[in-house]
Order: sequence, then C-alpha cells, then structure tokens
Amino acid sequence: MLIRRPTPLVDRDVTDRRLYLGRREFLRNSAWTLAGTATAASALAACGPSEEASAARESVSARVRPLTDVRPAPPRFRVDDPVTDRTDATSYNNFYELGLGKEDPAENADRLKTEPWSVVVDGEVGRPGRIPLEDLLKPHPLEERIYRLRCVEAWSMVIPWIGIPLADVLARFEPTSKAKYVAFETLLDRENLPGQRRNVLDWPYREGLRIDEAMHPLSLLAVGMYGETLPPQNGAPLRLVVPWKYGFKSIKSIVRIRLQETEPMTSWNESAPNEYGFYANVNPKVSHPRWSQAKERRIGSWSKRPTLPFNGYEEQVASLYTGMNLRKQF
Ligand SMILES: Nc1nc2c(c(=O)[nH]1)N[C@H]1C(S)=C(S)[C@@H](COP(=O)(O)O)O[C@H]1N2
Ligand SMILES: [Mo]
Repeated sequence: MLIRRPTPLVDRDVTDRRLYLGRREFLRNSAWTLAGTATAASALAACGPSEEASAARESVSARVRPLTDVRPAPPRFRVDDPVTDRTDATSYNNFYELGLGKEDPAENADRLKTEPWSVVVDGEVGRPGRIPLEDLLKPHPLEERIYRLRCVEAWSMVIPWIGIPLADVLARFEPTSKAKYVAFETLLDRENLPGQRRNVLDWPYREGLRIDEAMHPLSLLAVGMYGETLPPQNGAPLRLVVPWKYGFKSIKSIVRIRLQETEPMTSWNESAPNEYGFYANVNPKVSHPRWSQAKERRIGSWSKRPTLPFNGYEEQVASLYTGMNLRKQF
C-alpha cells in the first residue's frame, strides 16, 4: 500500500500543519528554531519571531561573502520585474531539511555544514569522480541571472542569482552517448539537519532533468544571490536553478550529480506522483489536484498575477517539449 506522505504546503496550511503535528512534535519542532538556551515553553509563548530567532538570522550573514568578477546578465537572462527584497528571499524559504515552516530554514541555517564541500559526478561520464567544490567552480566565470522563481504552492519571487551554466560543468565530465538524464542529490546529514529525522520525504532530497533540459542555457548551477554567496537557507554552497519549472526542481545543497540512461526517481514525484510530475514545467492550465495554478502571489506585493506558461520562458524552452502531451507528462 502506498503510504501518503505530506505534500508541499500552501500558506494557509502552515498553521494547520502545526495543529496537526502532535504536541510533542510541535515542541521539538520549535526547539530546533531556537538557540539551546531557550525553553520550548517560551517558544510556544512567543508567536512572532523570537529574539533568539532574530539572532540566529543575523548570524547567517556571517556565512556569506561578496562575490566579485561577476558578468552581468545579458537581456535574455534577465527579467524586467522588480527584484524581490533580499530579506524576503532569505527568510521565506522551502528547505524541508531545515524545517517545514517558511521561516524555519533561516532560523536553522547554522545546522547546514558547508565546509568542506565536494560533489560526486558519476554514472555515464568519461571522467567520474569526487571533486572539491573549489575545483568544480575554478574554470568557470561567474554570471548573474535574474530569474523568476515560481513555487508549486502558487507564490513567486524574482531572484538575482550568481552561478555557472550547468551545461559547461557537465561537459567537463564528458557525458557518454548513454547519458539521457541527470540526477541530483542533496546532502544527507541526519545528525545535523533536523528535517531529515522525520520521514516527510525519503531522504536525501533527489531531483532530475532530461539531458537536453540540463544542457539548456537557462539551467544554472547557482553559488550565490544578491551579489554574495548563497546563504544556507537558499541551498549553500551549490544549488540548481531551472526557472521554467516549479521551484521544487531547483534542488539545494547538491553533493551528487549522476548522469544516467533512465529517468531518475525524484523525491516529490515518489511521494505524490499524481501531484508532482517529473517534468513539473510551470503551466497555468494544469491545476494541482488541490489548487489552481492559474495565478500566483508575488512575494512582497499583495495582488495576484497570472502565471505564465513555462514561467515566462516559453519562447526559450517550448521546443524542448514538441510532441509531448504536457497534461499527461506534467
Ligand atoms: N534539498 C531541497 N531542495 C529544495 C527544497 C527542499 O525542501 N530541499 N525545496 C524546493 C522548493 S519547493 C522551492 S520553491 C525552492 C525554494 O528556493 P528558495 O528557498 O531559495 O526560494 O527550493 C527547492 N529546493
Ligand atoms: Mo516550491
């Protein structure tokens, strides 16, 4: 029998989720978000962001450093919409390894250990191996990309990423003719990542792309945002950004990239295949079984705006899907 796992939350579900979790679970949850000195009781008493949480958030900025020598984004990689406020982009996150609430990842940021960091690149490549992050990045100039990010939960942001085209990185490992798909994995660290002690998903978080999607010039391996290295809550030190797909495809804190012949199993598709497809292209015409995808809330503004096909990147990516039925292969 298929065991139903919880699915990504919409805003209004967050409170419900807290009620639905057992009281002990809730206490444990709250305890993660606070410095060791705070008691769970005080966490329950304080409904707004606690002082401890604010302190934790400030300490996060000590984890980022400025990135220099970044090529500005050419027009086709830069949307004109106003960029989302940095504070919103770094304090309203989905990163279930660091907690289910939107503010949990920023508050738990210090739980993510990012040094040293290396990435295994293996499978259908001529030059497999484990490579330290510095060596992975060294040959590539950094580029800025200002992309829309559309979460499957119907909110969106505009983020100035810094990174390198995924295609350039993959090419160095010499994919074989059997490399039809790329599979990605997030760090597995049950001891430190509080979310991985609960089975909301089958850890580690896994995502995947078809090879032509991975090689598309829009697909970015991001190492920074807003002129600085990525904060932990946004997927330090290395994450994927695929702007024409729902946000859950943009996997954070990557430790493994595997090229393979068959379509990889991905975490959300595995947990609820009728709700989260492998392709997950942003599509206002295909509703999520529990809500419409026709509109979205841009974080930082009140009004809802229409969601664009392929999140506004239709002209650049639609040809990847000619001949496919995007209602069936969602
Ligand atoms: N490892 C991992 N990657 C993840 C997630 C996650 O829970 N774990 N959440 C995804 C979802 S649902 C979204 S919308 C984006 C959010 O990215 P942001 O917090 O940088 O805006 O990250 C994606 N990548
Ligand atoms: Mo998302």
